[in-house]
Amino acid sequence: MTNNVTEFPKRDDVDIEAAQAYFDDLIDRDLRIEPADWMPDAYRKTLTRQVSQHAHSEIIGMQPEANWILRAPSLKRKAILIAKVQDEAGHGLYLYSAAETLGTPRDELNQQLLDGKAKYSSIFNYPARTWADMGAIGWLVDGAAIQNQVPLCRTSYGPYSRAMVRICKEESFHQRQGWEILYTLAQGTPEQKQMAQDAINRFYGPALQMFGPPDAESPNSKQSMAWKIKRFSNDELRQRFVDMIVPQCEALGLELPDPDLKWNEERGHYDFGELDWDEFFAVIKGHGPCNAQRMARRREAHDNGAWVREAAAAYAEKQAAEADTAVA
Ligand code: BYC
Repeated sequence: MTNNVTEFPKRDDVDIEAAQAYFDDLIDRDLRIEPADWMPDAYRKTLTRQVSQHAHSEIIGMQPEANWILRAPSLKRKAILIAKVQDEAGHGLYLYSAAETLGTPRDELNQQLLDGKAKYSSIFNYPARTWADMGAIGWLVDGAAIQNQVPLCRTSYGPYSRAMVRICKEESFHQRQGWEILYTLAQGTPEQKQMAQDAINRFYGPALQMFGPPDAESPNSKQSMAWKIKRFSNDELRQRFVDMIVPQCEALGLELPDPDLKWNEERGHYDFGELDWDEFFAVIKGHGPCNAQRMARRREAHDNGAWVREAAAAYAEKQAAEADTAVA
């Protein structure tokens, strides 16, 4: 599928100036760029970076929660958690597929993760210590994900925007299940309520950092917004998220761990305290509490999955040979 109103020349004999004008016009008119459309190399590169890192985040993001499947407090909680972790695997797959349409094979993208050359979300480098952390991850981490990702349903690259529609529907179920875990704990014994509060205390700051560095220190934002890959800046989305979670936290009867959090009548938003950006940059450079463990697990899972990839390749070869015989 392409947006081309008139047939555009193929890449080999493309007139770059005309192609660029055509691309700019699609962006201006808020139409989608499709895989067969001409696009500037830098657009392709930044999208491949963002979409593949998003995919890696979904895959690594399965680890903190998978850790609690065997320890979920009831059969129902276990079934819900398994479904959620499976959803994250699915998100990873849609996103790798979307990234591949930009021209880099999935094996190569995966190798960049395994080699430590590609990033994944900072949030998954924090440990999930208690059952309440499943609530905090669902409510805060998936909540931040929705805030960031709903605008991506309108991102300028067609395959990415379409993948995001289903992902956001699933994330919204994830957020509700997280809030409900915390709500149940908050209505329980004083120890359970304290466990919920403690989980919020640990995940609040890292969840706000998921939106990326402050706008002034975000090297990619300006161009990504001009290309309508990003629809809102990191700080705008972070502010929307804070405004959303304050009343939700009040409904839980719990507190957000920020003494500077207060309603600002003039701005029509909540003010909140400075985040620990030194910690954020250390985490994305690989020095968070769980970076080494997350990568070791991912490499181990990749190695253990070698036989599945070999079996799938052998089956595909057999099918192709059978199809050739049938044609001959
Ligand atoms: N963690 O110029 P900036 C999920 C990097 S999955 C690590 O603002 P950009 C979920 C950034 O990549 C959540 N790195 O960049 C899954 C860049 O470095 P590079 C993942 C970060 O791209 C399972 C540098 O810092 N969501 O929700 O304009 C279970 C400068 O930043 C982070 C997505 O990936 C971070 N938090 O904006 C539950 C959403 N922030 O690449 C939940 C799609 C920044 O130049 N991605 N960096 O080496 C985006 O919306 C954007 O890529 C970001 C960053 C807002 C994350």
